[in-house]
Amino acid sequence: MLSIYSDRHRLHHGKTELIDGLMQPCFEMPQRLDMVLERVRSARLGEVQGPDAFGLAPVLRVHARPYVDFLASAWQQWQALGRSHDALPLNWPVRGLRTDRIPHDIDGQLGYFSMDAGVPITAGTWTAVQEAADVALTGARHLQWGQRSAFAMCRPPGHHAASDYMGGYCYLNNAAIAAQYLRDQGCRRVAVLDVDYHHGNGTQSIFYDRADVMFISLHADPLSEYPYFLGHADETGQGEGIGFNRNFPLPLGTDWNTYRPALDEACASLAAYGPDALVVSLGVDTFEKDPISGFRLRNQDYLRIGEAIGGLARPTLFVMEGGYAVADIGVNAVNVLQGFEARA
Ligand code: OKP
Ligand code: ZN
Repeated sequence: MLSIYSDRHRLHHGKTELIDGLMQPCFEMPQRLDMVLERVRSARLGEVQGPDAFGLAPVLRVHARPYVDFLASAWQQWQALGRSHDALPLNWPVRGLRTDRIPHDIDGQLGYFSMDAGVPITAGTWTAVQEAADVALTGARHLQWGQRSAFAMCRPPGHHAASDYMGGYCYLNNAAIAAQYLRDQGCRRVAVLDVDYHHGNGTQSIFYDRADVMFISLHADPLSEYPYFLGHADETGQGEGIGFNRNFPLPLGTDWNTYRPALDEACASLAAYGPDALVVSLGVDTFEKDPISGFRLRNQDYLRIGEAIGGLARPTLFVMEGGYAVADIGVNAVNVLQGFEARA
């Protein structure tokens, strides 16, 4: 399988995040992708290529212009106040507060364009997140050119980012940008399957009222786990999109015996939809040793996930999302890809 990778992900390296009331080192760190690249190479998965530059046009098909302008200017605005440490949001327009005016002050903008504080903006963040979108788009382009699969090694991840907000380590929604690009290049139907431990609230929101992009997610029940405020089973779509969104919230402690029936049902829905292309939001934070998650999948279970996806026999783009058990991320991600190849 062809993989797309850029070293520029390193330009994004937040220092600390607020966990359990304490500022602690960010779990979302450059070493994560180093481990994936190392495994792609040691497992001889296939060629590794750099991304092409697509510019902002395909990003703006998914994200609102004011949000993109904010991301592009945030660091400069922050620095202009004499701050050289990471920019972080601190307050949000919740129920009853006004969202019809965008604050001029950077602290107000950080809150306006985010869902939580897990999104440090550093000097290199904007370059790195644009590069991650290019990595996903380059993978999508290879599907369009006839490859049956590709692996987009994106970092930072994207599935919590919606049209106009960042959150949960995510800035641009790499998978959504790739899915929309595939639509724009002539695929009539595209499906996104999200197997990250956390619900892909951003991707769901982006495609919620559309029938041309189906979104299916398996994740920890939002009553018990981040992102808490989206991802329930009764979220089935809106307007034209009714019936084209499907959530499988699973209990904490889910192991393969609980996971597999949900995955089979998700795959049956995808097969019935019959997409021209499939985008997989590939998070491996469902792993038993993941430091921030509560599922119990083991290394070999990832081969089975890949086989189930391969059985769909669709052109498939894998987009890297979460996974924080740094030593095992590469093994688990590449197991999915090898399981896919064994079945495809
Ligand atoms: C990003 B991706 C853990 C707090 C979780 C945010 C998690 C973002 C995950 N107790 N904070 O979906 O892997
Ligand atoms: Zn996750």
